[in-house]
Amino acid sequence: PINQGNPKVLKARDLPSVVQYIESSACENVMLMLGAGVSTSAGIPDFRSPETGLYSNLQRLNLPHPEAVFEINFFRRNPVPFYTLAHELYPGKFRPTITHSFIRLLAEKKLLHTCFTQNIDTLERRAGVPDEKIIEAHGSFATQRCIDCQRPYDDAKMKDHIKRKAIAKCDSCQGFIKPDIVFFGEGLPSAFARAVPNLRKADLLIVIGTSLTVHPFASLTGMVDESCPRVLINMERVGDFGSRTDDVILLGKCDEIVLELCQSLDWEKDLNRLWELT
Ligand code: CNA
Repeated sequence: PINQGNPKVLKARDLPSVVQYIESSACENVMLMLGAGVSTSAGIPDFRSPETGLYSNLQRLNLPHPEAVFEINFFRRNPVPFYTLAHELYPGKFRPTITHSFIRLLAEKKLLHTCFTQNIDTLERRAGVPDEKIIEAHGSFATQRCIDCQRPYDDAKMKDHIKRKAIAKCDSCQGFIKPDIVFFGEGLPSAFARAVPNLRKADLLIVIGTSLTVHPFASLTGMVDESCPRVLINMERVGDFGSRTDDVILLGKCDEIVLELCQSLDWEKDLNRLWELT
C-alpha cells in the first residue's frame, strides 16, 4: 500500500527533491541495489521482462522450468543449458551503460558507500567503480571451481571452454566446473553478510532495475532506517516501495532517469566523460 503521509526528510516524493537532498550535507552515504535492468540497454537480457527476458526465451534449452538453469541439482545432471547461457552472457562482450557510469560518478563524488549488485556481468567493474565499493551478492564469472571437490579451476581454461560452449571438467576428479555464481539454494558470498550491517549508515538508498523477487537480496530494502529516503528507478513498481513516507518511485528506463538526475545535479558533463572512458 502507498503511504499517504507527508515526507519527513524530503521536500516531496519527486526527482527535484531527491536532487536537492543529494546536494545537501545530510546526504553522505549513498547505498545502491542493482539488478539485471541496469544492463538491459547494454544488450544483456534480464530474467523477467515479458518477451525480452531470458526466462521467456529459454524454451530452446529444453528446461523443465526456466529457473532450472540456475539450480545446482539440475546442473549436476545437465550442465549444457547453463554453459549455453554463460556463453551468451560472458563478460567482455558488453559495454557498461550510462547507469553504470553514474555509479562510478557517485564514487568520484565521494557519495557512494556500497553498491550491492545481483548482476553477474561485472559491468560495474568495467565502468570503473572501485572494487572495494562493489558487493557482488550473486557472485561473478571471475573465478570458478569443481562442484564435487571444490578445487579452483584455471581462469584462461574456463574462458576457452565457455567460448567453445564445451563443458569444463575438474583435472583431478572429473566433476563439472561451475563459475562462482550463486545458484538457487546456495549461500551468498561472505562479503555480502559482512556488508549488510552497513545499510544502517545509509542516508539514501537507490534501487535500480530489479524485480526485487530474489531473497535474501530483496530484503535489503527493509534494512535502511525509516528516516533514510529510498528511491526506486525501474520500469515497474516493485517490492514495498511506496510504503514509507520518504519513498520516491521513478518509473521508466534507468538510463533516461539517471541522465535527468545528472542534468539536474549539473553532473551531465562528468557523466558523459566517464561513459566515454568505457
Ligand atoms: P529481473 O527479475 O529480470 O528483473 C529486472 C527488473 O528490471 C524488472 O523489474 C524490469 O522491469 C526492470 N528493467 C528492465 N529493463 C529496465 C530498464 N532499462 N530500466 C529500468 N528498469 C528496467 O532481474 P533481477 O536482477 O531482479 O533478478 C535477480 C537475478 C537476475 C539475479 O540473480 C541476477 O544474477 C540475474 N541476472 C543477471 C543478469 C546480469 O548480470 N546482467 C542478467 C540476467 C539475470
